[in-house]
Amino acid sequence: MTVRVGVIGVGSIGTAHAASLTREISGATVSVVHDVDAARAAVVAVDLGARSVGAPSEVFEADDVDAVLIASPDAVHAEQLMLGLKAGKPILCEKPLATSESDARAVLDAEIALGRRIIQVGFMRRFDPGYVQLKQEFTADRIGEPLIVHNIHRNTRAAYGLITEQTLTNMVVHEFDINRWLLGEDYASVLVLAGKPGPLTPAGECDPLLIVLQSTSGVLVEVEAFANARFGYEVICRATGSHGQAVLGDGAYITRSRSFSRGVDIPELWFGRFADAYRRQLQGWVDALHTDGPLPGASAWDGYVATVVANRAIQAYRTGERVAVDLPATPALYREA
Ligand code: ISE
Repeated sequence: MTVRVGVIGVGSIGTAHAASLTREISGATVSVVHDVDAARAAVVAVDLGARSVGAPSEVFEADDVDAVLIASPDAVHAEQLMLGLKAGKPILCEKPLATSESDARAVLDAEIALGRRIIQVGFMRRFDPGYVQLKQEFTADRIGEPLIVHNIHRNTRAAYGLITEQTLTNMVVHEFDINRWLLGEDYASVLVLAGKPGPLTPAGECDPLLIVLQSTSGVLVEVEAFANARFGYEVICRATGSHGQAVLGDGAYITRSRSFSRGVDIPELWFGRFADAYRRQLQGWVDALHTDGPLPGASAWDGYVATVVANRAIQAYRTGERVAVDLPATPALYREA
């Protein structure tokens, strides 16, 4: 059997996912495509041997769609997820689950009311071999118990013209999720410090930012977020445990020596750095759909938590104060594996 996937949103990441599903992932094909830009949807549909439709609801309702991938702009994820929950088909939704805490809660409540987990959130770093190994450094007790984690997340230029608060909901939301996954615990508080503006920082906005989180057991998690770093795309994670340290970063690239200098290439965008993670995420999702097994990635609950943390970080940024991250108890639907 082949899983027929409908794709909503075929901008750069949606097109990459759609092409990967049809051409690289085994057991899947894209059957239907939608984008607000109908001409773009038509081009992608022709290229992939799919058909294009005029509205997201048509994707969810189509008889030739078994599962849906949402890669539309962040601000419409929640309303499209609500449509999808009505249709009851499995959904892989690009991060974030929603941009506001109330929208994220509404999506979560709708899935709880449905009574089964059909949403997976595209926190693809959970599938990155480097992050997987980093987590094992802790779980296999090679570097001891986590004490402090330093993260760096830089974009060459602000993707989609992100401004400060979207840097937290779109960009740093990856660190909110991956560090929580790495540590296996929630955050208790968040503090956001605005740095000196760089040359590309829009007036009235702040970039870079320094975010300091503290987990419920006290582990410190620090993130440098720099949306307009100019020199390249870079993600680094330096995790320090009670008797060792593991570093994820430059090691992903080769070191080249020539013309009396030695160095590494830095990618301009994230697709290359996380290509493997994106592929593993899609294959894992499709495999789970084939076997009707548990969805392998971040759940709607994980997506909800990341959005809550991002919203508390916005509050911390606005007030300059350390803000508590109080979460409700994990709902029963998300307690089992
Ligand atoms: C972008 O939306 C992504 O999801 C990338 O993974 C991230 O690194 C980048 O900063 C975001 O803007």
